[in-house]
Amino acid sequence: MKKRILRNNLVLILLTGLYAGVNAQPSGSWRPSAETVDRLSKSQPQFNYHEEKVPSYILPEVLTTLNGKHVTNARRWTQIRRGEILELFTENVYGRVPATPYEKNFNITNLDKAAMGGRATLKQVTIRITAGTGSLDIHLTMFVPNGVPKPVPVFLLIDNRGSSNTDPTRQVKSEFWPAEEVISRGYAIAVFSNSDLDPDNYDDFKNGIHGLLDQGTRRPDSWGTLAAWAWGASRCMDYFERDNDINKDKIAVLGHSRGGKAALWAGAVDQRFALVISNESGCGGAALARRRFGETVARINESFPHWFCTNYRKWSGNEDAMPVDMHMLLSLITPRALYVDCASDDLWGDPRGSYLSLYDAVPVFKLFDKGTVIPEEMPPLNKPVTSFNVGYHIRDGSHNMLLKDWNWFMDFADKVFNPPSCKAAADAKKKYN
Ligand code: GTR
Repeated sequence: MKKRILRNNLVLILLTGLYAGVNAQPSGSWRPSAETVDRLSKSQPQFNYHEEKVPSYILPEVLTTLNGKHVTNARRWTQIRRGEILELFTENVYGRVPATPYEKNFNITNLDKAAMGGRATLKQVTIRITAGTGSLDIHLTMFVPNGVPKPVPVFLLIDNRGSSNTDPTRQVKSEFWPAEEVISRGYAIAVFSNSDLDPDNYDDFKNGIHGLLDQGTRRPDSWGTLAAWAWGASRCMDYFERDNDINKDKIAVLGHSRGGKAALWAGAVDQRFALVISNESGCGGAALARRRFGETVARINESFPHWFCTNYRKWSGNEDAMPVDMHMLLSLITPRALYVDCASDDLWGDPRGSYLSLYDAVPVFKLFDKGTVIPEEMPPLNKPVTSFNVGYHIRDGSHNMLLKDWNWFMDFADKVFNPPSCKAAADAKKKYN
């Protein structure tokens, strides 16, 4: 029996009316604070921050094929439906990578086996993409923990914040890329800058990887900047496959905000990523577009016309006609692991819409792990909810990626990866404390 998802917000509001407008309760489901709703509504009256004003909507059915057949098992999902949804997102949202042939080569430009006071090995790798007479370099920086069993899992960050967060010398440290903490838990940590692939501005796709690989006139479904960043993550994956220190079956890709949108698309396209983490990715990422809460499709197309393919503009102010919604993007991560998070003050990124998106993707995860279940109501603040290959948390505070977030990512990765290196790191910690 197929189940249509029609979400009428009135029901939700009646059920949860007692909590409405109250600050998040430690034991109860998270609600935005009345003060935040009020402040944002006043500063941006053209956007909706009120749950009761979210329109009723019907989501496209994630488990019904284009010819109307209901998908009831993992085989049919993998053989038929996954490909259909991937194509819908390629055509309508992120765009198509050109078929231009290119070569890639990998060059370790810096190797320091005694980084972080001997606790890690630093590797800096240049990934050179060559097409015709042109080339482009992706600079991958990574730390691998010393003294633990190899190969180890790795977290790859698609960095959209600039190199001050990812200092290879470790003179400058940042919670955005907490290399020491990740190493101490037995994971490798890696990063590349999104701007290596495509600078984050609208230049009519002349620079970056577009300048190198695009041929002829752009089409409505030609790839945008988010797809270029995601493509960069896959080239880093190509490198990891050649590095014996890295467990190629335990590679996580993650990103913050626009980087989180790119991480989701990277994980959707490239099934070599075993874990995908979307940190506050919001509109065009994890958040359901049909809710029109906080940032909308129209607004994102206006402010960032280079992020998506041109076809995506068809859905500006026209969300109900979109052949997809973002729960379908999340479903493309099955049967691998997916973690989504949000921050309590970041209503622009629609924390509830991101949670519901995950909730609405669960039927697909269930095809692989029957017992996967998360409640329809959001978890309390700072209390992750996880089940088999899915996880979510809402952290207190503003739009950012902090150590607190990373600790929950690693707790989840411990469960889904269960790597010997983490056990060794934990044992070593016990020994010294
Ligand atoms: C905002 C944008 C969001 C999000 C964010 C970020 O301005 O509206 O979609 O991507 O930037 O990347 O920090």
